Amino acid sequence: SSSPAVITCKAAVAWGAGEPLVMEEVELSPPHPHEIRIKVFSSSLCRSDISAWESQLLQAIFPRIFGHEASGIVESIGEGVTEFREGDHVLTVFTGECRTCRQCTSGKSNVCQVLGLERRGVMHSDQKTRFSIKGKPVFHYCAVSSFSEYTVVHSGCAVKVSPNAPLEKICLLSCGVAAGLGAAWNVAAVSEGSTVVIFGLGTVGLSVAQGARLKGASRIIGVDTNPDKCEKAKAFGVTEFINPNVILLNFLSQVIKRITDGGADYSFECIGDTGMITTALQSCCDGWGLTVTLGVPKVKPEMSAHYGLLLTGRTLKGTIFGGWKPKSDLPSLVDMYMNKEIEVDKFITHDLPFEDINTAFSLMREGKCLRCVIHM
Ligand code: COD
Ligand code: ZN
Repeated sequence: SSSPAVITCKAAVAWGAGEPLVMEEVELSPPHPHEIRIKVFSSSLCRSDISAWESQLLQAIFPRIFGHEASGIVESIGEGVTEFREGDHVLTVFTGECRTCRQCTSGKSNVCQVLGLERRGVMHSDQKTRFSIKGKPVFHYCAVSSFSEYTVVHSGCAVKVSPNAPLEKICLLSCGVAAGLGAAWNVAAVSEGSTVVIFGLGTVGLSVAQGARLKGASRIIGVDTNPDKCEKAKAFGVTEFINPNVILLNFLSQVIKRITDGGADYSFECIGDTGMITTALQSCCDGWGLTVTLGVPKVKPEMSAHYGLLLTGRTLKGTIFGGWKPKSDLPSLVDMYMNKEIEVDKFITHDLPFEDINTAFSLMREGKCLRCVIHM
């Protein structure tokens, strides 16, 4: 076949922090060696897209194309790509798997040394962008940038999935739902009959709840400042709901300790607030209490907690993408969804055409959605 050329397509471009996205015609280069070009099918909006878009704190990288929780179809392949062919169905991933680095071959980690979380808005291989407008670079997000009709990703940042799986649903497995399930299963290994506390009941927190329920946790306590989450959370396995606004924050962990006879077995931080880590640690029990942090901090990246919390036997564990190795593990999560062993559809509260992408941003900012799926 002839080698692919530059294409122009529509993309939702962010020109500045917190500014509404603008639909632009962008140029997209052909895939470089070991990259693939994808026709994006659906992309759901994740909280971390919003955090990076509104952040005054993170390095301002604009103009930029956000979006990372996506599904699509391979349009063309770069030199040296053997794993994909035109027409393959794929999920994009914000943290890749090269399968050869020390981390990938360790059998202990999903934090690829070569294709890990990209923060500078460029491609891993050459620190450049594939998008431009009139010759000026438009930056990437997490080396995925799926709020575009087409995108280019490293072949290690895409996963081939069954062509029978509905692309407009499984995009959620590309980040939020998988991250939560993995935190419960791979990172915490929640055990039967245990007590779990989850701070933040967005798609990530509610996926932790789903994962904990499937492992037979007997109590799943959900904490969220949005009172609307109380009813919603029950559908995902949350058995008790606490709104911290009706208690003083200092007493939140005391309340949890009291109702759990000294603290939960596991607690999960799914808010993206490092200030909650102390509370999350205090909310689990002496001896074996385990706190897992999933949230990407929105404001202050440093954290602090009294050392005594660790001396008494607690563990604090961080994770990215719930410990899943995307290439090795995502296809089987898609199969579990197809076999109705895990819920994905219930997280989709809104379906929107690409033109309405700013509505999705507003809904999430206002806490009115779980996942908005944007259809390209
Ligand atoms: N106390 C209790 N609940 C709160 C508080 C608070 N102080 N502040 C906010 N909340 C609640 C909100 O009401 C909301 O219900 C929930 O916390 C957060 O949910 P969402 O829907 O905004 O966000 P999610 O679930 O999509 O994601 C939240 C994370 C913070 C986990 C986010 O960082 C994330 O998506 N992480 C994914 C994992 C990852 O590694 N990503 C890296 C690139 S995506
Ligand atoms: Zn995400």
